[in-house]
Amino acid sequence: MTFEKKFDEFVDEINENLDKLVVEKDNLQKDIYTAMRYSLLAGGKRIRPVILLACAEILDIDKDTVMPFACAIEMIHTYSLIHDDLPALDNDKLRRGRNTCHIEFSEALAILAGDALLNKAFEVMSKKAIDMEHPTRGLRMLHQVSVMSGTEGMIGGQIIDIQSEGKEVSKEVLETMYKGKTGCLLKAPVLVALEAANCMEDENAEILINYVETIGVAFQIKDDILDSIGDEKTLGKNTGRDVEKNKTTFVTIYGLEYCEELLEELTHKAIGYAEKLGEKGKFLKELAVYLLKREN
Ligand code: GRG
Repeated sequence: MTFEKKFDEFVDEINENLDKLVVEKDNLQKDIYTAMRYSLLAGGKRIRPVILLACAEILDIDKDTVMPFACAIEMIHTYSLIHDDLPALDNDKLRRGRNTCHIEFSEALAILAGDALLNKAFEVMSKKAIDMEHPTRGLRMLHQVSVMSGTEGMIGGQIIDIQSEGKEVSKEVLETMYKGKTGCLLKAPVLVALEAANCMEDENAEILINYVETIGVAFQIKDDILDSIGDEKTLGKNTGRDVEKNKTTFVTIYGLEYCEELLEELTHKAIGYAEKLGEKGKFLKELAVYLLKREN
């Protein structure tokens, strides 16, 4: 099966599951469900859950075991985008090709929809953990997602981002910011799969973690490049925002040419890790190339 077909199949399954996990309700709370679904089902690339399904295949884990975690990670990602777009943070108007949540509804509803998606993610993961044959294994999977999305993970990176606005920061600080705000939620799926397979100490664990950590920094550098030279329509979000907001990024500090080179270098490094998995690493190898070439 081609990479594209497999990727699309993963995405279809993830979308079907997300659609079932957050349903419209005709009750007094109905507005919150409408806002949650508006942002969650707006057609993101679904990279994080795809990484989880791909790792599950590599580690021979049943898809049903990890699907709730894959969906939960996508919910956490969507909440972070809704909140990141708020006037108090990036004040963005366009996301995934449509109005941002606060523009479509209201600031209050966008704050609540983000909070609700975060809560829903933990509801979904804990329910699955309770139902698992080995609930402690489920708990360890849930714990990894909690850490990766928290103050030493995604939120940790975001606070460095906020503190760095308008300042000159070192390459080391910038890398720590990228590893946190973007890298950790990409790493969460790998850690969940490794916990599900109970193989955190195996050689494969080190390879997969090295792979995804490399991809994580590359992903944010690509994001910065697209903000600088990407096409708004293809991207589904406004461009040129980093300069407007006086953000410190790899592109604003080192320029486009250096970033393109760095991106190629990191992609080759990631491919090298994927190749260590032999035939099983084929999808991850092609995923690294897809992420290098992506236009949205
Ligand atoms: C809690 C007030 C409050 C704010 C939180 C946590 C947070 C805001 C922001 C996290 C940082 C963040 C949004 C990083 C951006 C990461 C990134 C590159 C997002 C784009 O991901 P894609 O390209 O998007 O996978 P799609 O739309 O395809 O899912």
